[in-house]
Amino acid sequence: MVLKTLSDLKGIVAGGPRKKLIVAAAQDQHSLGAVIRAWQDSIVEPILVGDQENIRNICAANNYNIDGLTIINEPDTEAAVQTSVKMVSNRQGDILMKGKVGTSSLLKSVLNKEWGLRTGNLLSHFALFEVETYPKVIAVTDVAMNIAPNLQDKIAIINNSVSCLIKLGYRMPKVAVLGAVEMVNENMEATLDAALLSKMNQRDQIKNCIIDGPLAFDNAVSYESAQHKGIRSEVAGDTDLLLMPDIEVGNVLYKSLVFFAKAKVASVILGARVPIVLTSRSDSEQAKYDSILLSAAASK
Ligand code: COD
Repeated sequence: MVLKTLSDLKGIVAGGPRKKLIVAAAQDQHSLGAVIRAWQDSIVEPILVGDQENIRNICAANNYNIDGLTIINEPDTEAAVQTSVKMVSNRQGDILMKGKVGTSSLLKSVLNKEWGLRTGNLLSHFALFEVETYPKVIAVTDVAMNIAPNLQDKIAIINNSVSCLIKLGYRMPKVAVLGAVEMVNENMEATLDAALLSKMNQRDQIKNCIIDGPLAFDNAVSYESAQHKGIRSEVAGDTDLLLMPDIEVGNVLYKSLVFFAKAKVASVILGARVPIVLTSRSDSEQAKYDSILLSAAASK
């Protein structure tokens, strides 16, 4: 199975047990709107940690009915983040979500050696895009967490992403390792890593997926382009997952898809003790809602 649209995520999680969702610094309108919708859809059981008065004011102003919802009053943002992370650490939550707090502040708490959510795995960001010009949802990693992943990091990022895709119902997802060109060029490190990752996959050192690379963006997502260049590949033109060379390429692609191509997006941090919803403050309520659904599916 592959996802055609992000609304397919609902079919994967609907009817399952409600996931306990801890929202750190929950006093954010789009986050609250998304969380309450997922609560009303019986997907999650939220616990809001943050400035209670502010949370109640936002809910009242937007007619959100929060009767019966648990709020832990913690007006100080750093303390709210710590409380939330510690609650997940103490197994009181299945999903952690970022509210009105900076990304690196939340990530630093998550990575705290004493009470954070490390598992020994690399944590990585995984995003799903629905874009009109591609016939299925396309996953992209890592556009927001790992700054300049080395080969070992890339293996961990692929493994995190492939496990998530398998939870979403994929079998042997097709992974394109991106470069600026589709030929190995010793001066372009991304193409060297791509060739190694492809060979490691052929030798079963990276399992449960089909990896090819280097592929340039055009031949990763277009059969015509791949054919035109004479590329023989099971992945080219039919990619399920794009592996980015680094955060700059990834983040610019993410924002180009959203701002120029009007793509819909859902995203999650994988590899920690639980999935983490870490959408940016500018993301829409719909993107936050879809990210909660994705995280609920990833926490299976
Ligand atoms: N997975 C697991 N452990 C990690 C990871 C990871 N991805 N990154 C760092 N660690 C561990 C390290 O091994 C180390 O033990 C500790 O955490 C601190 O590592 P540093 O000093 O490299 O990390 P920090 O605390 O300076 O920064 C970690 C961040 C995740 C905050 C940093 O990598 C970062 O700023 N990433 C980009 C986030 C961002 O700005 N995104 C914006 C795009 S929207």
